[in-house]
Amino acid sequence: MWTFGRTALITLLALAPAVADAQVRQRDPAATFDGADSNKDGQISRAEYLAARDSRFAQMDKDHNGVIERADFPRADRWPQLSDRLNAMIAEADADKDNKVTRAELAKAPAPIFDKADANHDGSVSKAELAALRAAHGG
Ligand SMILES: [Ca+2]
Ligand SMILES: [Ca+2]
Ligand SMILES: [Ca+2]
Repeated sequence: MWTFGRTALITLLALAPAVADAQVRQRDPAATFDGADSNKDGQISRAEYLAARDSRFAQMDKDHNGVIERADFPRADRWPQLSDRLNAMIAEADADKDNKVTRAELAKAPAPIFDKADANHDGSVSKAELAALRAAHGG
């Protein structure tokens, strides 16, 4: 049923503070962190996290028109709950409320998963913090 892709959904979840908590039980909230440590220092800085999120924009923009919108998830209409979540997720990042999320809007969107993972608020997520995040959500 997840025909529009696990990665796309996870990335949307990372955009959505309001729905993230309900979703993480089903999907790995830490997936965006995978491979994000570009300087290989064992910590994922906020900049690294945002860069990793940005790199997923193209995966979510299925029709490659430069914006993430409902049209990129045509099958979501079959699943009312999913459809509602998708609307909420887009709304979270959609700063100018045109129902489209541009790359610039995504860049400025909140990063609740990062904030949650960075337990000691030093601006970086360590491997231990990431492990704790995953453990807290049964992953
Ligand atoms: Ca790093
Ligand atoms: Ca699109
Ligand atoms: Ca917008």
